[in-house]
Amino acid sequence: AGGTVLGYPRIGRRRELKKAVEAFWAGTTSADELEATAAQIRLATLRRLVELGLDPTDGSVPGSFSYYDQVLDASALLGAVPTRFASLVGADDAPAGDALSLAGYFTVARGQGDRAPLEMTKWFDTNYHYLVPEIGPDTAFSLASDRVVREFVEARDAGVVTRPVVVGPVTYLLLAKAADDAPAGFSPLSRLEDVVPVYVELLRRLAAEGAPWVQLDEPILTSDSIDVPVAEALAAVTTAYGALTTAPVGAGRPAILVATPFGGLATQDADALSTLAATDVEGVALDLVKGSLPDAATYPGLAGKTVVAGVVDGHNVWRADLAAKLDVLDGLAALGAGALAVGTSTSLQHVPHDVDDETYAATSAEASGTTLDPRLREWLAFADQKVVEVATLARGLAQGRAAVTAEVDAATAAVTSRATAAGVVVPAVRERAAALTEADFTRAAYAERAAAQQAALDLPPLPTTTIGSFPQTPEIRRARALNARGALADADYAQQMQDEIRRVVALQEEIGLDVLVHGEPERNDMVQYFAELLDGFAVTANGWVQSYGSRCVRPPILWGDVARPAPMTVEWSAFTASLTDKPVKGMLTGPVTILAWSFVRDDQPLGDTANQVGLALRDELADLEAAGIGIIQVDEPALRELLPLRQADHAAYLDWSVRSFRLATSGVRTETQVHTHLCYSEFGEVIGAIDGLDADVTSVEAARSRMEIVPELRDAGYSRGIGPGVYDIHSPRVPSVEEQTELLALAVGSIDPRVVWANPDCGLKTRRYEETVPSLENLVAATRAVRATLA
Ligand code: THG
Ligand code: ZN
Repeated sequence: AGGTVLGYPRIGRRRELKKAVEAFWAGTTSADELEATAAQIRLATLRRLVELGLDPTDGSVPGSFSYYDQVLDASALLGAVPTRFASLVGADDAPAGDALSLAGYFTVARGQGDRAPLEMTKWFDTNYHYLVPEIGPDTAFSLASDRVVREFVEARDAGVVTRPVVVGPVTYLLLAKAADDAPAGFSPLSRLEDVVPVYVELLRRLAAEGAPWVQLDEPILTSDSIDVPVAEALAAVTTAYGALTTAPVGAGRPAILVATPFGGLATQDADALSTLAATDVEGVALDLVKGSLPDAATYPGLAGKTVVAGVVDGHNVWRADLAAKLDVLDGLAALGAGALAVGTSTSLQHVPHDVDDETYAATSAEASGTTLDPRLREWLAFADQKVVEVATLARGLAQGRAAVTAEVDAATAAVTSRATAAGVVVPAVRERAAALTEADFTRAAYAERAAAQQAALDLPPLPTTTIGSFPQTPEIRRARALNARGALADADYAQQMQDEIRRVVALQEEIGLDVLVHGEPERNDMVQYFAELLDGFAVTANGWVQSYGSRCVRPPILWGDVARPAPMTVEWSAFTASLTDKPVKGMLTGPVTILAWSFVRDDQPLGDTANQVGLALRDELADLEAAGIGIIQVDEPALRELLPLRQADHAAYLDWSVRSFRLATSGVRTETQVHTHLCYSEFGEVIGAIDGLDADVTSVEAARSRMEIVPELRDAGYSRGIGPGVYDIHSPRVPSVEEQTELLALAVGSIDPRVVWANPDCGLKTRRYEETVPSLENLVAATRAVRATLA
C-alpha cells in the first residue's frame, strides 16, 4: 500500500445518512430503505476514494462506515448488549448475520422508555462522542454481527478491496465501564481472553472473503489516563495480538494493521510502540502529527513491519506542507521498516468532506457569512483534499520528489502565503498581547469583591437564577432560518427576538427568579454565534462533522488573529436590562470553549490563540459593564474536555486555559460579579483549575450526583459562590418542590450557605416551556423553603 487514510466521514457529503437515519426513527422509511441509502453512501465513498488516488486493489481504501458509532458497532459485533436490552437480541427482523435488527441497534444507542441508553462520552481529544460499552463478568461474547464482513464483500463486488476498520480489543475493553451488576472493582479488561476469540473468528471470516488487511484501532495506547496501570494495558496488547496473529496470514486471517491515532506511544514510564513492535502484527499506523518520529535503534521490531506514517493531520483542516512531510518520510526511511506507507494521523471522520463544497467570495473584502475568504480555499484541506495529499506523498515516496514537484511547490506557496497574510497576523493584536502583564490576569481579593458585590446587587440569600438559555421554540428557529436565507429582514428578525426576550423576562419575573437572563434566542450555538462576530474566524455552509449519532456540528475555523470589530452582546443585554428592575446577567462563551469547539490554527501555541480570544472577550465584558450589566457569566463547558490525553501535559494546559479565562474576566470592576458555568459534576483533575478561574460564582451539574460536588469543592478549599444545579435539565421530567428542597438543603448543609446559589443544572435551550415553567416554579418554591430554615 502506497497511501491510505485511517477512516473517512460516513455521515454523507450533504448529511444524507443523518437524514436517512432520522427518517427511519420517525417511521417514515423502512429498514430496507435505510440499508439501501447507506449502501449508496458507502459505494459513493469507495468511488470517491479511488478517484482521489487510493489503490482499489490492496486494502488501501478503509471500510469505516457506521450507522451510528464505531464503538457501538464493536459492541454489536461482540454481542455485548446490556441485559436491559436482552429482549432485542435475536430479533426476527434482524439482517442475516446480525443478532440485532437496525431498530434494535438504535434502541441500544438511544434508549427506550425506562431502558436507559448506553452512556455517551468524548472520543479521545476529539469532539466526537462514542457509546460506552457495559461489560460484566457474565457478558456473553460471540460473533453477533458480521456486518463488517458483509460490507467488505459489498465493496469487493463493486470492485474495491477495502481494509475493514474495527475498534481493537484492548481499546474496546479499556473504554468500557463495568456493568451495573458487576462486583465492585470489576475490570472489563479482565474479559480479554473471552473477547479475543471473537476477533479471531471475525478475522478468519474476513480472510475467507479475501481481505488482505484489517485495521484494528488502538488509540488507547496514546493515553495514560486509563483505569488500569499502563503496564497492564501493555500486557493486554501482548496477549491479544499474540492470539490474533496465531493463524497464518492469508488462509487464517488478513494482515493486521494496528492504528494508534491521537498521540505518540512513548511516555516516561512505558513504551507502547516497543510492545507493539514485539508482536507479530504486520503493520502499525503512527500519528506523526501529535507523536514524534521513532528511531530505528529503539525499535528493531519494526524492521519486518509495514509502518503507516500518519503525517497528514486527520484532526484539523489545514493544508499540509508537503515538502516538510516528505522530509519526515525521509527520516522514517532510516527506521528500516519492512514497508513504509503514507497515511493520515487519525480517521478523517473528524473533518468535513470537501473544501469545494463551500462558496468563496471573489475578494477577501467581500467575504461575509458563509461566503468565505477566497484565500481559505488555498489554505484549507478537508477530507477529500487530505486523501489527495496522501496520494501525492505516496507518489513522491515511491517515485522521488521530482515526480510531485508541482504539487509540492503549490503546497509550499500556500503555506508561505498563509504564514504572513493580512488577517493571519494583525500587528495591533500581537502588540496588545505582548504588552500584557500579570496585573491583566488578576482581580482584587475575593473578600473585597464579595463585599462590594453584595452592596451593589443586594441579593437575598440563596439567589435564584438560570444558566442562560431558555427553550428555543420552533418559531425562533424558523425566524433564524428565514433570516439566514434573506427571507426575513434583519429589522424584523431583531423585532421578533426582542419580543421573545420580553416574554422571557416577564416569565422570569412572574416565577420570581432573582437574577434574570435574556434567554439567548438570537444564538444558534454558543460558539458559532461568537465566531460569526469575531475577526479571525470563518464559518462554513457545509462543513459538517459528526458529533454523535446523527448529530453534527459545523465547527468554525479560527484562521487569523482574533479581534472584536464591534460589541457582540451588549445591545441584547442592555435591552433586557431596560425591561426589569431585577439584575440581568450578561452571557458570554469563554475562550477555552470557543477554541475547543472550533478548528484552531496550527501555527502558534494554543495558549496564544486563547489569549487573543480572551482579550476580545475582555473588551466585551467592559462594554457590558459600561452598559450597566453588573453580573456577567462566561461559560466554560469545555474546560475539562480539552484536557490532554497525557498526564504530563495537564499542568501546562491548565495553566494557559485558566489564564485565558482570567484575562477575559479580570478587567471588570470589583463590584461586577463574574459567573462561570461548567457542564459536569466530576471535577477530578480540574478541581484546582476551577478555583484558579477566580470566578465569583461557579454553577455546575450536580443534581444527578446528589450534590456530591459541594463537599468536594469545600474540601479543596473553594470558598467563592457555587451554584450546584438543583434540577437535572437533561430529562423532560419536572422535579418536585420536595426533591429540589432536599438537594438544596444538602448543598446548604455541606458548605457555608452564604456562598450557595440555586439554579438548574444547565441551559434550557433543548427543553420545552411545558416542563421548564413548572420546574423553575418548583425551584423558586424550594429555595424559599430552604431560606426559611436559614433565618
Ligand atoms: N456546540 C458546539 N460544539 C459542541 C456542542 C455545542 N460540541 C460538543 C457538544 N456540544 C456536542 N453536542 C451536540 C448537541 C446537539 C447537536 C450537535 C452537537 C445538534 N446538531 C444539529 C443536528 O445535527 O441536527 C445541527 C445544529 C445546527 O443546525 O447548527 O443538534 O453545543 N459548537
Ligand atoms: Zn451546562
